Amino acid sequence: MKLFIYHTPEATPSNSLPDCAVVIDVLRATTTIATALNAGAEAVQAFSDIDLLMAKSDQWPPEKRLRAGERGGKKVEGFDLGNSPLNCTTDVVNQKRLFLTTTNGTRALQRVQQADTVITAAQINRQAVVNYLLEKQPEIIWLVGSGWQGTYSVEDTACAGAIVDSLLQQASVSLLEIAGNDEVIGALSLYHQWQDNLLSVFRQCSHGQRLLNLDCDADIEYCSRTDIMDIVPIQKEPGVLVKG
Ligand code: 3SL
Repeated sequence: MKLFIYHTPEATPSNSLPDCAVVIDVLRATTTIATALNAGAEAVQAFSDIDLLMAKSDQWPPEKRLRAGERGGKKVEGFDLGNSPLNCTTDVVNQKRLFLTTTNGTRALQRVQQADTVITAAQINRQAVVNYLLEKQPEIIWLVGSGWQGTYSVEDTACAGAIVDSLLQQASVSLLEIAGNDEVIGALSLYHQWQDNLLSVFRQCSHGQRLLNLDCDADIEYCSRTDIMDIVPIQKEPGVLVKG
């Protein structure tokens, strides 16, 4: 097993693909995806483009679909939901397909959607993802952060570091054996620095600040919880994630 971390979709190589891509957007897309599937959503179909989302969701029975997503953190006008994981309760999403568009997370998903296996990770389902990787043992794994419009995001790197930390603790391998690039070492160090106070760093980072300005502190608090959900969202066809 060799791990490579890429901080943004833009930093991800375009001339190769891993055996398994793990897409991370802790604030908030992959937290929302895990929460929706855990609450009984039939699937989450991700789009970076709003027009495409409208065209595809129009073909779905209205009573079985929800249009969800944000631009600049705010709910897209006319949509049923924004991108708050806290709105994805069972009474809202059960047996429905979430047609989801977000600024960065859905772009990251699109970037690696041709990989053999694509799963999503957030802090809330970190251990479930680690268990999946330990069971399946993919040879080459990419942990792909979503960042913010092409720039680095500390919360995605902290989550990638949390995954590396747990893998090292459970598999009998050294960092030297598992690290495919220096970003893996950097992410692990970052996680070690903040592991007991993720909420604090999530509130201080630029996207946390953006969300605080939108009164989304409850979302930040929820997104900072660790291992509260035993679910692995997995891509069953390009852009469509289901409960694994
Ligand atoms: O960029 C994204 O994919 C979103 O998760 C951003 S937000 O947290 O909904 O603003």
